[in-house]
Amino acid sequence: MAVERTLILVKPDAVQRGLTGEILSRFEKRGLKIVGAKFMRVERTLAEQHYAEHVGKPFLPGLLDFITSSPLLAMVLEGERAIELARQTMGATDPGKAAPGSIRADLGLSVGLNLVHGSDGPESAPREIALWFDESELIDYKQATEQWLIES
Ligand code: IDP
Ligand code: MG
Repeated sequence: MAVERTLILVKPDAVQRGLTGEILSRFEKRGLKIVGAKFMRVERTLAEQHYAEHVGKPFLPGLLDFITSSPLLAMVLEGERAIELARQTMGATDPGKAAPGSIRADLGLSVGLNLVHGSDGPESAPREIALWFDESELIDYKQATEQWLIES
């Protein structure tokens, strides 16, 4: 099976509600590995590039205001079928329609306050990772774990 990388954002609503650890934990428990992470306040230009597919949609201005309003945790997660696995773990965009047990169903408040972003496919994932991270900020997980003492 193919090992993939996906971009995850723990959005400002999750950070403000103290849910960063809970959300990260759910991805880790699904077996996804952190290969890069940074806690940051997002520049408007990066937010616009990230959400470029939504240009023209009525919710975009509010979404850009929200995502740049306070810090978020940006991460690259890696694993077999990581892109789809992360989307399943997140649940559908609208928390009211998300599958029970998913992050958004269990913890999300509304479509606008749905806690988390995850790349939606094999085209968007590398594009988004390159936007948010320099290659030098990402770990070669296989090489790194050769030095680890604990098997997992
Ligand atoms: P996704 O995050 O599940 O991939 P997208 O359709 O790509 O969903 O939308 C990006 C983000 O924009 C959503 O996570 C949500 O926060 C916000 N959004 C999407 N549709 C609406 C809407 O109809 N009203 C308000 N916010 C929306
Ligand atoms: Mg999306």
